[in-house]
Amino acid sequence: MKEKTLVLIKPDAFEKNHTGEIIAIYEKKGLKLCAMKLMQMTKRVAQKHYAEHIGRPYYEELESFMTSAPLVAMVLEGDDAIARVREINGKTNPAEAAEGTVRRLFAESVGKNAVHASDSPESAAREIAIFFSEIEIFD
Ligand code: YYY
Ligand code: MG
Repeated sequence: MKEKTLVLIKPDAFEKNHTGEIIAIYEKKGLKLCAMKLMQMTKRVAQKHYAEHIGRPYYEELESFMTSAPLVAMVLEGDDAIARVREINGKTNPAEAAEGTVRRLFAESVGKNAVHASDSPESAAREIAIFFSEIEIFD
């Protein structure tokens, strides 16, 4: 089934100029870009996006990292895009991420782990609406 998913190229990967290489990985796997922008997260947006993580021991560091510099937000579309992009990204902890995954290639640590992708149809719909308005998303 055709799905849309939210992907963020996090500040660590953006600052190290890995944006182009990461987007190329998704495009080569047949995923289609249907929205994209460069922006800097505010604390408010971080709290909304990572609402379920507020209060966890790593939250303060996560918020401070995600708001520290610009990031690239995009919507990718394709068959089973939500699960496929998570697979392409690899496990949260780069030490556990499989060979060839984005996190294995570009992440520095569990916190600075290069990319975000939505984990379910519900979170994809919720997260896409945080970053993009209807007229910024193409089919
Ligand atoms: O969806 P994913 O990004 O793979 O992991 P989550 O468990 O949803 O955590 C979101 C985000 O929080 C993760 O990408 C880094 C950070 N984080 C952390 O710094 N330390 C942890 N032990 C767990 C998560
Ligand atoms: Mg998550």
